[in-house]
Amino acid sequence: MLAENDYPISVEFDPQSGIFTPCPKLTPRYVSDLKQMFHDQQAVEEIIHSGDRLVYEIRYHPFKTSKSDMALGVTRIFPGTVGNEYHMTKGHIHERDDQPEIYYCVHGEGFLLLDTLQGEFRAVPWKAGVITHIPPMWAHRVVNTGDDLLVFVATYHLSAGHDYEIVEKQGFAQIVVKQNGKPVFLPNEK
Ligand code: S6P
Ligand code: ZN
Repeated sequence: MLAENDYPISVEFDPQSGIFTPCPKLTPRYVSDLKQMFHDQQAVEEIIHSGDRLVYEIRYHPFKTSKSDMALGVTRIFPGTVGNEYHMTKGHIHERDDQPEIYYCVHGEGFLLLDTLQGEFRAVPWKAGVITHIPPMWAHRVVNTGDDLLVFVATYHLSAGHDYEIVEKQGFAQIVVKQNGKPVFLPNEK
């Protein structure tokens, strides 16, 4: 006998806009939520004082059955920079050390930054159509270096847990800045 949660669920998704329905939860992230992440603190303060700015939105749907727990997250990162640093997600590492994730870029261009926070760093060039498996124990952050929206789909287990603090303190090994209209990688001074 199936419980109510054990039946299939579908959502309708538009990859161009990154919006799906029905969507039980929407989390907006503003520059003020990412204060510590950007290197140019003066630029951060100026944006916050002039009314703040939306950097990205996460649309989220949990799928919890009696025997499983999956989550769907769709993130849309708006184009732009804070100082010279491109808009990006906060970035996190999963609390559980056995929890991977799949990221699928469906619109826009940028980089997926992956960092073990123990010496290994990768910047994966990203455009629509690229799917990346993020192994457990790699912190992940997406940077939008294009002039358009960057949209990606994430699937992971609800129980993975998210640690933002370590990324906030330490950051990723490299930051991505706009120089002469192009993305350039610089070592993180933190
Ligand atoms: C969750 C998954 C994504 C992110 C989202 C926003 O494991 O990696 O759904 O939550 O892309 O990034 P962040 O770093 O603000 O959670
Ligand atoms: Zn994650």
